[in-house]
Amino acid sequence: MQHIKRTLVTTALPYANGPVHLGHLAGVYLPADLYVRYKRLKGDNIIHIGGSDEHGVPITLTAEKEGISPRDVVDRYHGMNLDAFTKCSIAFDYYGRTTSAIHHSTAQEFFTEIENKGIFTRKTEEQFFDKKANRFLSDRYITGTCPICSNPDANGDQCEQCGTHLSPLELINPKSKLSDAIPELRETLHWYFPLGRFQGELERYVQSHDKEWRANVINYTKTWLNQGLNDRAITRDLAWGIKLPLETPEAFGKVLYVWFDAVLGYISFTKEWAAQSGQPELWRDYWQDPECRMINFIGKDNVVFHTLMFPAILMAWNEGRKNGLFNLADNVPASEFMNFEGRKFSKSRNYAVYLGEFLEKFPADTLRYSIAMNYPENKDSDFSWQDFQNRTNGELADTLGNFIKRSIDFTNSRFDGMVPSDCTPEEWKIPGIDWNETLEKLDQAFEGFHFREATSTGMDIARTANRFLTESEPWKVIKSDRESAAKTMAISLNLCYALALVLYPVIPETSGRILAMLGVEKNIDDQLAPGKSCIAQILTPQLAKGHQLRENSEILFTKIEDSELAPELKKIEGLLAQAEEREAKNEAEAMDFSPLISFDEFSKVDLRVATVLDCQKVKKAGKLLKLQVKVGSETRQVLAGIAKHYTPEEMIGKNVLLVANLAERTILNEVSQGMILAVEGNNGKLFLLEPAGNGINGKKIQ
Ligand code: B3M
Ligand code: ZN
Repeated sequence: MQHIKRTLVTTALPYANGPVHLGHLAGVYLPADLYVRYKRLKGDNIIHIGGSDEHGVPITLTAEKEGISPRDVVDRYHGMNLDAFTKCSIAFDYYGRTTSAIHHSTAQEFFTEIENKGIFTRKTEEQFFDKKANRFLSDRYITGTCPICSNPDANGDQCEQCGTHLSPLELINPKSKLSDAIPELRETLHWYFPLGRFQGELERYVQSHDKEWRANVINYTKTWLNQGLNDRAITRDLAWGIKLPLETPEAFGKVLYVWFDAVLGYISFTKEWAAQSGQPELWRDYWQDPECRMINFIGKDNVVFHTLMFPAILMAWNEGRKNGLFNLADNVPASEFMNFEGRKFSKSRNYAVYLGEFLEKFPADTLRYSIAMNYPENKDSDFSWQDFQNRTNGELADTLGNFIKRSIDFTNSRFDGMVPSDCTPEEWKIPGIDWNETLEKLDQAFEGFHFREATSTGMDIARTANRFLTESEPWKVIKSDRESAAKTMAISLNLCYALALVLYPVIPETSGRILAMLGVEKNIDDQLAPGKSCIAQILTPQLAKGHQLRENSEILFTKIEDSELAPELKKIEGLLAQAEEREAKNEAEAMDFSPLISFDEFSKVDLRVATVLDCQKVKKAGKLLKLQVKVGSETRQVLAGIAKHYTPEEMIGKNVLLVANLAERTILNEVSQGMILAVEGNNGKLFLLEPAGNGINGKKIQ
């Protein structure tokens, strides 16, 4: 028996806390579907596994906002997203949910295996606890009086009145939102995954794919590796999630961190798929047979979870085992982002086009084609209504649709709907098309994840075909030379068949309609079989003389009128105006300079370059780091509110800017002898000012 290699394709599991939008489709789901469909067309054995990410704070926050339970949230959006994907012809072999029983037990099994090997470390920290609700409170679940503006209803993470970012420990009179209990500080233990333990193994893994993976994936991953990998907490004190499979008191009320469980969803869902197909052990062929290739399709924001964290979890499982070893991904084709009318999609600002809504107005194949042609492979791309209209009207309707309809209509009216002649291999050599080359080009494009190129290869054939028919003028030629017109039509009809094949991955529904009009009994989906290359059919003409077409043709693509787009453009205008207003306001705020000072006043500030010798977290203050800095011959202790942005480890060795003559202050019983300078970027992210240069320690800024 012929040995057919297997491939497992996974797609990032979207959080089931909102509808998926066109950005998600462009970056992850469409490219994966194109890849899977192409591989099937060439006879490969491949499955596509995806599903909903149903745990984590994104879910509980949405539940809180909408005033419903987390269960209701995930039920609603899982159904909605699966439905939108189905309408878009994204053909998952299985679309699971991380709330399933099999997933819970799979994730717990991984935890237990790694726990039993003594790989996890544990660390204790202090966190507020609600005695009545009997659970730890994450920042969002605590309220109290703001220490800055005295707003009595400040949240544990931020005061909405004055905008200050807070830690719950800074609130005056902290209260639990869950009960009227006064929360108390309790020590809580968390499990950490020591990524550093796998540093060498991960480096070798990434290096072994150096040439093959996309540059952005390699670079981003290497930046992390070069900084040195730290321990990552993999448990949370939360009520929603996968419980730790331990009976000890410390494990009570704890769940797995959502990213630890989500990546394992790929495995659980493959198990569920196998069980459903009646061969419960079949999942092993895709995960544990080293011959099987695994490809994880993701967006660029999920890279390190897939190139470091997930592989490290699998390495921890594999450690010391003789069998039941898991494969690591062979490729992680992370996309860049597709923007929408020049701006980032934003779910929170409702600046998006949601997939389900889109498909209520326009056919899936027109969307698939437009997006495939805008695939954000190496840089961010853009989706605009204008581009969508141009591609639909100019490329799909006027070029592809027009060619197919003319071929079929003319054959129906002048040749009784029958392929009127044979098309010899010699005649199949149409000027402008080299079928062997096309086959090779398609293969390289799809196998290399170059989906724009793959799609335009198909459209180029449609253009050549359209030109061939127009220039052959069978409607004129038939008057004097019926045989020659018959040849033209035989070639054209075979071109229609070839186009249905070549464009099948991109526009599968249309491809089926083309074959139906051609009177071909077996749809492409019905022709697919592992070991059999359907795409190779383009090398030879498939429709012989006498083959009967279906009686009537249909219009494959309806053109999009300006009037249909008007409401969409209007909506965009409104959203863009809002965004601009917001930006103008931000800028106005940022440019609100402080009152003038004299040069002498400025010279009073003694700014020096200091070097961080040591750095630790300050207990009871989530935001603060305690630094020991060397400034010339002195060592100073400085507190800085940067713990959310920098780890103590990464601070050590940095050069920073120190206000060296600031009066001493005491915060939470710790003295601070100076201040280090940082700048706040967008979204509240802090960046330290780090002067570069040799021999500058202790020197004054001038
Ligand atoms: N749900 C994050 C995201 O939707 C996360 C992906 C999980 S992949 C295992 O971007
Ligand atoms: Zn405040």
